[in-house]
This record gives sequence, C-alpha cells and structure tokens, in this order.
Amino acid sequence: MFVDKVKVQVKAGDGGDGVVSFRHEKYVDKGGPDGGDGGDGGDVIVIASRNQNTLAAFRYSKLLKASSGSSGAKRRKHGKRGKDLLVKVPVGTVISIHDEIIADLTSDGQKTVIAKGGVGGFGNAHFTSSTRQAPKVAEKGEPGEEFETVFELKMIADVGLVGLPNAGKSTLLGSISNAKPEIANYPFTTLTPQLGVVDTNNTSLLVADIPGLIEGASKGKGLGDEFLKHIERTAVIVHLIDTYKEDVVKTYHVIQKELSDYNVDLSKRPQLVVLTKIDGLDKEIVDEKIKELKGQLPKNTTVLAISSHNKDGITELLNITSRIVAKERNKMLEIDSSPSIPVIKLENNDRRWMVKKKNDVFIVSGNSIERFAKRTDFENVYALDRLKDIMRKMGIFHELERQGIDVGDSVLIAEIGKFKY
Ligand SMILES: Nc1nc2c(ncn2[C@@H]2O[C@H](COP(=O)(O)OP(=O)(O)OP(=O)(O)O)[C@@H](O)[C@H]2O)c(=O)[nH]1
Ligand SMILES: [Mg+2]
Repeated sequence: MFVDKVKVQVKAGDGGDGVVSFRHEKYVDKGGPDGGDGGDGGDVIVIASRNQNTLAAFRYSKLLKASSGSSGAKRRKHGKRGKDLLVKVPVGTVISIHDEIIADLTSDGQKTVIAKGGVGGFGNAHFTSSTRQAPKVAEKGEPGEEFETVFELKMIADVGLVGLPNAGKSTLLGSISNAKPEIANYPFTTLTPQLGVVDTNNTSLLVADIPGLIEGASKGKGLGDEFLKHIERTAVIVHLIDTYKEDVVKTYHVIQKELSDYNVDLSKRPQLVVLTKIDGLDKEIVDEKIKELKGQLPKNTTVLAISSHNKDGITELLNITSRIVAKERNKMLEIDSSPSIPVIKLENNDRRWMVKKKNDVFIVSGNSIERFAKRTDFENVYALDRLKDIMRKMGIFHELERQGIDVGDSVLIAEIGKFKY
C-alpha cells in the first residue's frame, strides 16, 4: 500500500544518572568523591535512501526510540552512551512538528538528527569545590527529546505527468521506463503515484505518473489534487492531452486551472503540452490540433504529438524534456546550495524564568531552571540543596520572597518536582 503521510512518535535516549560514591582506600578514613557521570542518551537520526519508496513501514512501528545512556559508576567510571537510532526514509521525506518543518530530506544519504539524546548527569566526582569537600550529590540524566512528528513523502521526480483521466499517462510511463503501471481504458485506473526511471541522453530521469485530474480537483473532485504534492518539486510538467478529445484547448485550460489553484501555483512551471494516441489518426487532423493549441496557448509553449503504442515522437519528447531538466537542475544547484535545515534546535539556554502563585503554591517555570530540575533527584537533600543554590543564584529566591513566600510553603518547578521552602 502506498502510504505518504504518517504520524510518528519520536523519543531520543535519556541521559544516564551520575552516581554518588567515595573512594575506599586503605589507611584513608574517607576518600574523596569518585562517582562517575552518566552516559548521554542516543539520538534519533533519519537518513534518506533511494532504496526506500514508501513510508508504509511506519504504519507498524509508530514509535522511534533511541537507547538511554547508562549510569556512571564508582572510580569515576563514565556510563556508556546510548546507541543512536538510525531510521531509513525515502528521499523526499519531509518531517514536521505541528506543521513546522524540522527536516527536509532531498538527497540520497542525507542525514538529520531529529531528536537529541539527553545529557548524562554529573557524578559527585564533579562537585569537588573548596566549599563542598564531600559532595553527596549527583545529577540525574536529562530526559531525551520526545515529540510527535509527521512524516510526509513528497517524491522528488524530475518530470511529472499530468492530464485528465485516460489521457495516456501510465501508457507513456510504461513505454519509456522500467515501471509497469496499470493501464486500462477507463478513468482513474491509476490510484496512487507511480515512479519510473528513464535512461536517455546519458542521464536518467525520474518520472512520476499521478492519478488523473478533473475539473474541480483542487476542491476535492475525483481523486482530488492531493497527489499534486508529488510533482510540487519536479523540474518539468508534461501535460498530456488525448488527441481524440473534441476540444483540446478547453481540456488544456481545465488542467491548467487545477494546477494554478493548487496551493503552490504549478501552472507557472516549465511545461510541455503533448497530444497523445496519434497512431490511429491522420496527420492532417493531428497538425490541425497542434495548430489550434499553439494559437491559444501562451507564447513559446512547446506542443508535441506522440504515440506510446508505436513510439512516434517519443525521442523528441525525451530530448526536450531532458534538456529542460538539466537546465532546471543547474538553477536549483545555485539556489539550493545552502543545505536544507539540518537539525532542529530550540535552544534551551534561555535563562528567563517566571514565578506565579496559585492556591498557596509557588510555581516556577522557565527553560533553564526546568532543565536543572529534571536532572535533580528531589528525594535527595543534597541534590535539592544544589538546586536551591542554583535558584538563589538565578534570583528566583529573591522573587519568591518578594511574592511573600513563608517557611513551609510549597515551591513547584513546572510539573517536575516540588519542595518545601
Ligand atoms: N491507440 C493508442 N491508445 C493509447 C495510447 N496511449 C494510451 N492509450 C490507451 O488509452 C487508455 C488509457 O491509458 P492510460 O495510460 O491508462 O491512461 P491514464 O492517463 O494513465 O489514465 P488514468 O490512470 O485513469 O488517469 C488505455 O486504453 C490505453 O491503451 C497510444 O499511444 N495509442
Ligand atoms: Mg494511469
């Protein structure tokens, strides 16, 4: 089944906890702190692959989870880093969170970290300072990033075939490429986009055949225009018109209107207009129709006539198509030399915070303080003391006092943890 949009839950590995431990040495009553740091959590990484064609696999594995880091150990032993999760997706996959694009995988082998693993917590060996000689505090590992994403496949073909149902799109694809699309003499034979590779003029073209469009497709008529997203990024649109149609000019305008009503105006793309199925027709009739089209269409529109059955006009069509594709590819290289959005990073070093009082509880929020809180074990008095130290330095205690906090009142850090003042 062709699946081109799926919701996927992504969870990077949690950081391992740091540990509290003290050296045990002969003749030394109490050695210094030697608790190691936790290992970092693994990242979730996606990699685009030409060998993947659909997102169907994600219908069955909706959770992508990287491993967590291990805890630290005594003798300053660092916990092991969690393994990254490497996920293969088809080239053309766009990944977003709440409609905001975080990764756009447009070329084979392109890699992107979509969720960062949490940082491992510090062990107590880290906290030797002159004021804190025997620290009994270690940090918890930071949780890995977690969110719901949407994976969407927008094929990146060079050439897109469009036209009314039954125009001969799939027949053309089948006759020029390795693809074996279904062909029949009724509308809407093709229900899902098909791709084929065409070898021509020392290059290969990726051609997409999409289901037929009809008048009102952009408003959902027929199979609608949702498949147009697969030709959003093609260099050339090849617009096929059945020569047997009474009014080929009108047919042209029907499709052209749907292309322009689509959410990206596709009617302005380089386009070739191609009359099909000319094998059973007299040359005069075909020439007449070409003339008709040329007279009505925008100037410089190339109009060709082909027969997929006896290969008439196919070489010329491929020559012109590959020339335009080469030109457009060069243009794209110029514009696109900045790599597409590599890694999402909502920077967390935001030191702003806020204190709000609600039903006698003082609620503290803010990126930075919440991050520290996540790494704090609220059951451990030493860890809590350290958190309070940090809050004092950040000026949060000052604000709590200003808002009239009393000994014994509760302080809640976001939804993470709570302590008595
Ligand atoms: N004589 C002749 N018939 C053709 C030619 N190309 C296509 N046909 C016929 O036209 C009919 C429709 O062809 P398809 O290739 O399925 O058309 P389509 O545009 O893919 O149609 P949808 O998938 O429904 O949008 C079939 O019966 C084909 O055999 C051609 O070059 N010559
Ligand atoms: Mg078809």
